[in-house]
Amino acid sequence: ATVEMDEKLKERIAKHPCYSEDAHHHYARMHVAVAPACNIQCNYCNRKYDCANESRPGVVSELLTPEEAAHKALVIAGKIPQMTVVGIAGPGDPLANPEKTFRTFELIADKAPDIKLCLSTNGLMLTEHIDRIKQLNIDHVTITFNTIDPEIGAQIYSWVHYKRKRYRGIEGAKILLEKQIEGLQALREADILCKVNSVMIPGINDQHLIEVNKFIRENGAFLHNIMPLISAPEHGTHFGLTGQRGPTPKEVKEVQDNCAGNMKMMRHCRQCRADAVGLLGEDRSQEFTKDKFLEMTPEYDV
Ligand code: CLF
Ligand code: SF4
Repeated sequence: ATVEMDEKLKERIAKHPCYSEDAHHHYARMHVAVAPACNIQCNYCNRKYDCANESRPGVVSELLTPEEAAHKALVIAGKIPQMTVVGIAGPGDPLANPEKTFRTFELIADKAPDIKLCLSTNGLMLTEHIDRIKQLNIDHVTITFNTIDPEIGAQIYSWVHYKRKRYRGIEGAKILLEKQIEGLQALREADILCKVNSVMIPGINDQHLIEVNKFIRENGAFLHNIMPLISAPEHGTHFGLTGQRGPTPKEVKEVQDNCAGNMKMMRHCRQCRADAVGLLGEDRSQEFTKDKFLEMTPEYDV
């Protein structure tokens, strides 16, 4: 039975370039940027740019409506045969924009049911939307866990907006953490593959990420992606302005290695833009800007 399970699992990740290191040489993903709002404030985030939890700070993606996004996805799926996954990862938090996010997925699933749907979130609203996620067969969900300690959380998040109230400091960090843990468990119960992203911030959560790794592994996460903080004063982030540096590649590798005995670590992440197109190492987003893709006819065969 175990072998059969493994085979099934292999099949589920075989064409996802982020979940399978092998797949990333052969299969492409695209992001559609339909989700501008966010419900928390990470200190490393400047809202002028893409969400830094699953994309690239300092980049401004072109915002689309769900209809435009679906059109774009179908155009690109027709033009790039290796395209297997459509993800929503910003420019804000997809689940702070649930109508836009789910409408986009619905439109794509309706016309191209073989495209895998992928979602990345800070986790605050995950349990609220778990039924919709199951219904749409979204098999890949990323949660960003930067810490499992609210005191560290208070240094990373300046506020959390939950049920019409804004919570600051440790109070906000506690709510976010509780919701993230519930979300992780809900994914496990629903048998949805969960990747965890952690932004590594030297001096704040770098050594602590080993505990984060242990915790998420025990709670059923499939893959852990430890990414370096990209911090530059010109991004105007709080961390950038206070001189917080990002880790060196060597420091990232060390923490990844310290976690690696325990579970699968993602080491091929490219910190994509919220409108990325192509193989992980290439960026074809400029071939498919709005002025261009709106002129193209979807060639996708249903
Ligand atoms: Fe996109 Fe993320 Fe899905 Fe991949 S990206 S939503 S899981 S389809 Fe991939 Fe890009 Fe790294 Fe993300 S390389 S930033 S891990
Ligand atoms: Fe910025 Fe993403 Fe954090 Fe929201 S979750 S504040 S968009 S980095």
